[in-house]
This record gives sequence, structure tokens and C-alpha cells, in this order.
Amino acid sequence: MTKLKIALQKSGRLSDKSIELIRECGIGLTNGSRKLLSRSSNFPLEVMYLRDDDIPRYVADGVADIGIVGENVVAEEQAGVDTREELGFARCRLSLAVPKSTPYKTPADLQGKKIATSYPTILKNFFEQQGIEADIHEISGSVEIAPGIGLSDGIFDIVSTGSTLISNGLREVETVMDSQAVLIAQPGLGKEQEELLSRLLFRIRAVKKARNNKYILLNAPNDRLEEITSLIPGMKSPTVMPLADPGWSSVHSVLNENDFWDVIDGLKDKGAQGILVVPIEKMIV
Ligand code: PRT
Ligand code: ZN
Repeated sequence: MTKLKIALQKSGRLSDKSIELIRECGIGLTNGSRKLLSRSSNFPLEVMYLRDDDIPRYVADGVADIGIVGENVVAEEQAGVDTREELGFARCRLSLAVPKSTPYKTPADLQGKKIATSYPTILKNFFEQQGIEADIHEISGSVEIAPGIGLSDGIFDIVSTGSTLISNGLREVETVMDSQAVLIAQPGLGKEQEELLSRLLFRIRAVKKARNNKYILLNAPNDRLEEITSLIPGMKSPTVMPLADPGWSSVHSVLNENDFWDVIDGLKDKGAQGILVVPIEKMIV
């Protein structure tokens, strides 16, 4: 039987969330202990665990059909894979940073400077676009210490909270790209693999939607029902049921996480009571 082969990071910032996503898609994995390979008993999926930097190449070469990796690695490796879905986790950015005391106004201030990075391809493209000639010094880890030990004038690295930069006396001066985990696929997958991938993507989208939405239940005075239901239109329209107490109704709907607190404030202002908000496990629209 045809299997879809997916490459996941063996251990690191992407691994737990990647495995969790697969599990939330209802795909059980045997030996989740991250051996080299694991299989699913209830979906034709085979997982191979790799270093994240190797994932785009393995997918491009067809050793794996699909993979989960950061956009930063996809851009750096230039392996020729298709990005099929943004997954919304492992968000970070790739930025230029210089020592706090170094004056900086525009990228042109980096002309002729030495920049340490683990992402030479992305940085080279950025400098080319900006018409800047700088000396890119590739190092594989602890990039943030390079200026302090006199190895470079600045760095180009992943930033998330920014605390690593601050504790190394560096200042973020330019964001070159934003990144998050993405699902990549080999271009020109076979028909059967493509069918399996669309089943998987259907589930991933249901999980993503559910994560972004909450189920809301509340009691509303009937004379303000219209105002209240207009705030929570839901997937089609809210469910409204009479309560035993005449003059009151129970309203059920779905609420997007982004507008969550604003809507709750509005509902309270309009007299809603007993508001309950519960997580949704899957959302098929
Ligand atoms: O062993 P393997 O090669 O598989 O893993 P790795 O060590 O190369 O990568 P890993 O596990 O550290 O990161 C995997 C992916 O997570 C990256 O390619 C990014 O897409 C994403 N990601 C998200 C991050 C961060 N956030 C992050 N903060 N990757 C690294 N960092 C580092 C950053 O370099 C900085 O030095 O964390 C440090 C702390 O960041 P601040 O700004 O929060 O202090
Ligand atoms: Zn890596």
C-alpha cells in the first residue's frame, strides 16, 4: 500500500509541536520515542526523524514526500521544494544586529563590514538586493558571541524574544524575514501521494481552525437577543434556545481567538450572563 513519507525534526524546537500536530490529526504513531522511523497504525504515514537542515534536501530528493521545517531553513537551503501550508508555530524572525554602541541608520551602514551568520544564502540575497558589499562570515553556532570576541562587526541570526541579543550587548537593526514552521512537499508528487497529502492537509486545517476558535455559551435576556447574537455570528448563525426562565435564552456560537476579549466585553455590556468558553477539538467547515 502507498505510504506518505514525512520528515520531522529529530530533536529541537520543532519536534514536539510537529509530532503533536500529527497526533491531533488523529494519526497514531508507534514508537513516538523518535527512533529513526515510525509508522502510523491508522493512516498510511511513515515518519522519518532528521536534523532540520537536512529536511528540505531529503524532500527535494524524494527520500521523503513531505516535511515540516522552518521557513528560514527552506529559504536557506534553496532545495526547490513547494511550501504547502503555514503551520503557525515556531514563529521567529531573521534579523541583523550590531553592538549597542555601533551607529546604524540604514543597511548601507554595513558596507564593507563583517557579518557572522548561519544563514549565508539569505543574507547574501538581502545584501545583493540592497546593493551592499559586505563580508559574510559563516559560523554554525553561537553566532551572537561573534562581535564580542572580535570575530565580526555584526550578526545575522534568528530572533524570537530578543533576549539573547540583549544579553550579548547587541541591538536588532533590520528584520530580513519572518519565519514559522511550514509543511513542504516535493514538487510533482505522485497521484496517490498527492491524495494522501490532501487528506492530511484537510485534517491539519481542521486542527488549525479549531486552535483559533472557541465555543461560547451564554445566557441572554430576550429583549437584547438581537444585539447579543450580532456580536457572535458563529459558523452560520448562533444556536438560540429558550431557558426555563421565560425572558431568557441560551446562545451557543463559535468565537475567533483574535477578537476574543473585545467580543466578551461587548457581550457583558449588552447584558449576557453565565458566559462559558470551551476549546474546540476539530473544526470542519
Ligand atoms: O539539530 P537541528 O539542526 O535539527 O536543530 P537546530 O539546532 O538547527 O534548530 P532548533 O531546534 O534550535 O530550531 C529549529 C527552528 O525553530 C529554527 O530553524 C527556527 O525556524 C525555529 N525557531 C523559533 C528558533 C527560535 N524560535 C529561536 N529562538 N530557532 C532558534 N532560536 C534561537 C535563536 O538563534 C537565539 O539564539 O534561540 C535563541 C534565543 O532567541 P531569543 O530571541 O528568544 O533570545
Ligand atoms: Zn539545524
